[in-house]
Amino acid sequence: MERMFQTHHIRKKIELPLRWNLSTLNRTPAVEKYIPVPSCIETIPELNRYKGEVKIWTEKEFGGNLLLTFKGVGHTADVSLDERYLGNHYGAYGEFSFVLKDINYDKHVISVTADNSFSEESALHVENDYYSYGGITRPVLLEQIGEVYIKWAHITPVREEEGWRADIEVCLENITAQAKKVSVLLALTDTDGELGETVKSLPPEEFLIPAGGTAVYTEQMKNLHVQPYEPEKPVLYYLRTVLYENEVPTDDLTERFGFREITIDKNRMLWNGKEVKIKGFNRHEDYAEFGSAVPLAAMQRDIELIRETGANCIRTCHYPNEERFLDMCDEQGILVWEEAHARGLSEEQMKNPRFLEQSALSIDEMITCHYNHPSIFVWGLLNECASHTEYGRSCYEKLIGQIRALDGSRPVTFASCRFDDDICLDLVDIVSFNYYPKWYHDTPVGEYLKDRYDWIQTTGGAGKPLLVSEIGAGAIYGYRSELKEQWSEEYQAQALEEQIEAVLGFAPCMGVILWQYADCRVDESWFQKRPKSQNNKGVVDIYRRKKLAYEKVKELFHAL
Ligand code: ADA
Repeated sequence: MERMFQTHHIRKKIELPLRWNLSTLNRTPAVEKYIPVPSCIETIPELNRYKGEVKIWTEKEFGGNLLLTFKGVGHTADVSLDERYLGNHYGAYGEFSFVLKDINYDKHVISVTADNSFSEESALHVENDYYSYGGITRPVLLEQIGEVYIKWAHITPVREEEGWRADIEVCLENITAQAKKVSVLLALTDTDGELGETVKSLPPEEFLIPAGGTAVYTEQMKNLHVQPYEPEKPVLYYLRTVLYENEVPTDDLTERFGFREITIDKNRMLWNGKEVKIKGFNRHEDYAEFGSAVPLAAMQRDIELIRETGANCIRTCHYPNEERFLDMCDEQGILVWEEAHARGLSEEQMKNPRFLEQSALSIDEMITCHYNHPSIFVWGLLNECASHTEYGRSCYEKLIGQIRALDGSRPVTFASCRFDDDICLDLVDIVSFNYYPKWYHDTPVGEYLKDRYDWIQTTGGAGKPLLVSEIGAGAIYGYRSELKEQWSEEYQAQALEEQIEAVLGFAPCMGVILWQYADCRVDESWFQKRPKSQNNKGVVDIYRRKKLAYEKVKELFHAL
């Protein structure tokens, strides 16, 4: 299962082997192994620090028209079917697919060359304060499709006087050389099964798709008397789309969403008209020896441990997350700030010729694939990039414009570290800053926050909600000291206490997202050789063992 619910009843999936073959291409002698898919190559001990290309392949019998989908390959993929090259994809955190047309039924080889090394070709995966893992790190899907198939379906819930409205868009692709007419049936139900209660069903409508192209079918469902999606009571609904050709069902897709509306009212964010206070954690997709291919049970354990502190929010720093994790957040009412891939790029790095195209791709994949998740309340981008320069602003302006064109229903933000010279705050709906008093500088937190807030009121961010998107301190798990010096667990707990009390006690702030939930691996070459080559600001370590700070955060999040 590549989602936490059933997405098809008609479209058939071909089960691919869970164990593929692997061979390194940049090591002599080559390392030849079996490897589970999905997983990170770094989980293989000999490859724990490998940077370069690996070939990963499998053999399977199939034929007909198929859709081959990769949920994520780290970080650059070249894909072939038998000897035929299918194409290339950049970016470990975005889903990509290939249509395989008129394939003869036989044994075929699906082969992926994955490259996790850094080069001028890679503008987003660079040496950084998190790790770019290699391999087929997210699920692979092989599905049989008709000559017209459903690429995606987006549902936008709209709150009206007389109830809720669902604005629906369904993108269909015609893989033949002739225009094709299909009938589209839409049904809103309360489960993903056949026996769900139908809340509303629309009569099938005929729709024409041009030869070899795509077309978007739009529809509205009005006056829906449904239960709203609230974090405390996350009620989910299912939209089933069924395609008919000459009255024969040829494809279907079930999408899941919730009836909730996010609005900004002056300096507050409203969830279905009620103010929301954010208490959250930044969470990297990184778990001890499994790297970014976090096992499902570990995802759930992270949500449990985060919820136990009284937190209500997770920021997917600094890239779109695996879809099953977002599904779990939807089901458990965890608010999600999801962001396109980028961290800490200088103006020079943003001038890499590949930067804008790779950033635009990350945004397009993120919103196209994750549009329906009700837990996602804001789209983020370009964490701590050059939002203080004119060239940087031109990039922020272009990419924020792309986000708004793809989704007008959610606010937009970016986490800034340009504390007194940011020139992009007019572009966002929520002003977010990463502050580190008590870690990178020993400043009283309350004073610092007031001082920075007053400066924001002199900029294009004046009067907007202010979210502290990062604040925290480091500690080495197990290092205890009554002297409370930096890197001790006692120091981290003490710093977080002052930080949380100051931020949650500062009325204009809409909340705080702590840096960070768990320690994570970083590039050894990066930033003063972080101890253990990890970012140690987690309140739990890479094995999710709690530090003193965990209990302190739990005490404060429940009390404030
Ligand atoms: C920045 C950055 C984070 C992390 C943090 C830190 O705010 O956004 O990714 O590097 O600093 O630990 O210093």
